[in-house]
Amino acid sequence: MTEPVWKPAPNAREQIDAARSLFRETYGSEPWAVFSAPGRVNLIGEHVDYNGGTVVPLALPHRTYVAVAPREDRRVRVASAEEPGDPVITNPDDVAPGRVHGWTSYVFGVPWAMAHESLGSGANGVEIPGADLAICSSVPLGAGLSSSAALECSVAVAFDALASREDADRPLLASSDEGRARLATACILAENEIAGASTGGMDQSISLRAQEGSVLTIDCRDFSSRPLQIDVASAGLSLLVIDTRAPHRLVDGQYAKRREGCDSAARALDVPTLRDALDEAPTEDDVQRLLREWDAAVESGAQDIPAGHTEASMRGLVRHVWTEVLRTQKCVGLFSDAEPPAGDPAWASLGEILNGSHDSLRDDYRVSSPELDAAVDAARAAGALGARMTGGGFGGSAIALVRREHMEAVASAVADAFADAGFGPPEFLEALPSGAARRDV
Ligand code: GAF
Repeated sequence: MTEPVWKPAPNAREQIDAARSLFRETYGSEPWAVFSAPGRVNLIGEHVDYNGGTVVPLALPHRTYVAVAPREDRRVRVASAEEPGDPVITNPDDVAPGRVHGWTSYVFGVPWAMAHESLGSGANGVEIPGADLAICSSVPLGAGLSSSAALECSVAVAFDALASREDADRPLLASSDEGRARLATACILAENEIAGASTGGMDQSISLRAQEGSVLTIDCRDFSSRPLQIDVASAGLSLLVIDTRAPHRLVDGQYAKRREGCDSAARALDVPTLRDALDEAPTEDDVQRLLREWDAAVESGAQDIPAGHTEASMRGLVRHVWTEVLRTQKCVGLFSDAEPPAGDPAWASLGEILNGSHDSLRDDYRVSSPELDAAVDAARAAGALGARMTGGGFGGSAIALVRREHMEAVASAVADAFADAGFGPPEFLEALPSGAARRDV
């Protein structure tokens, strides 16, 4: 039996101290404040955010911390414990699409996007000020757990506070959910334009707007959100996260290709997003009818198949999005009305929904990987109520809904399956719904 490797979140105090020490070592002075933002897992609603669907993510206890001090000029300087070496410095005028590369694009892109969205301006017309930053993170990197969004959002709350420090009349955006939604918009812009990843906004929204103890439903048509009580712990369950350690990347073209395929399908159907092709509360029959219409249009030659796609791959994209909208709606329905506890049948149904989502992402959307499939198969075989990949896919992490007393056994079974398949050892953590980006000290 393979001993599973656990990666619990270090305690906040240690992380704050680590960010402060890095700041001191790098810049030779004390930081003004420390901010942090969480990584996330998505329970259900995968690859639907950029299709106008609803997502159901939760924030992880694993966070990215940034120690900060203002500068006299407008430049931004950053050091990271994950990227040892001299700090990197930039002038805001040098930040533009295509001009910043690598991990610093997730940092420098944020003040650029905040300036672009006029988020620095207060009563006195303050611009986004310059700053020195030192970063430490416990969000596993490249694990599909939104380390990029955690970095962007920690930097966003830091610059928000710096701008309000310069101008006492400027309201702190982080003090309201509406303001946080505006910061999320800036972080999405930074990721799309400066980091060059055409992601959909779920990750930044949960990192900035999470509510401790709850999952969040986010309707990505307008990014309205509400907390939902899916209290796995009170039901004696756990949400196990399996980091396959197979690196996941969103900037290598496969994610963008899926998104372009969906956008093209929406254009062909003359709707803003694929979600808009469905009614407000669609049924299984509605989805089947739409798929028949889609097939008929393809067969008659009325449906163009964009370059790089095939009839089968395009059908897989639309089928995944529409069925995932149904699965998400079912999940939200299970936990919206039920007086707690939702009861065993609800948990068993949630398990089936997770399984259905994974099968659809593997077969229709084709964003799974051998490691993710192995993790999901082993978790299910070891007694998980359901399991699926989470996040963008192509490597990264899976989640499994397990009885608390089975958590260790399920983790061991997955670790065994990885060893048998010749994969490197996976790592495990528990998803406990945690709080949003904040000022720590
Ligand atoms: C990644 C993206 F960043 C999100 O926007 C979302 O599309 C997700 O993949 C898939 O649901 O995390």
